[in-house]
Amino acid sequence: MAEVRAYIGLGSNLLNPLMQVSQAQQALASLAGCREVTHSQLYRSDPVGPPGQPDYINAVTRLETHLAPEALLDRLQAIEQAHNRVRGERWGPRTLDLDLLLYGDCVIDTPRLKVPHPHMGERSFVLYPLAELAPNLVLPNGSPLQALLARCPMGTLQRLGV
Ligand code: A4P
Ligand code: MG
Repeated sequence: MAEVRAYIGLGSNLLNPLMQVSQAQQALASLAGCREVTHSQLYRSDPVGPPGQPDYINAVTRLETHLAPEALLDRLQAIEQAHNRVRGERWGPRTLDLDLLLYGDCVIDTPRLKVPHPHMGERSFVLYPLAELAPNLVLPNGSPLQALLARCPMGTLQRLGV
């Protein structure tokens, strides 16, 4: 299979989120069938979803992969499981969440996999780290990343410089 450029969103707000996200970055860097794995910096973000949960650490990773999208999702979910992810309420707190944000220019809409990730276009904690890796990116629907950023202020999102 030809190589495809994919972007992964990383998020954690439980059990030492900085460590969870850095370990997930290492796990992504050693995924079989993937190369040129590049990480954004880490960001601290206010939680979107049920109130009363801790702040999140977020980041984005870019990679070139021979894996089909479902196979890549399998690997991402295996990394989540290795981080003792317990699936609770929707948008509730989690040790590690790995979202397949983009897979080349593909649009995928199956019960198991939706790409581009449905909420990415309006989430500062996705758009700003993504822009570090791909400032000139254009989404499959034709939206330039820069146009999405212009509508999505950084707000309280904090780049941690690591
Ligand atoms: N799934 C479908 N498409 C995808 C995709 N592109 N990537 C399916 C990954 N998974 C995808 O996911 C539920 C199911 O989505 C999976 O089994 C997979 O087959 P999940 O991780 O169990 O559930 P979830 O993450 O709670 O749900 P959802 O709707 O994916 O939530 P989001 O959009 O990931 O949001 N606030 C801050 N500040 N930072 C965050 O990172 N994250 C969330 C989760 C909420 N609030 C947040 C953050
Ligand atoms: Mg998710």
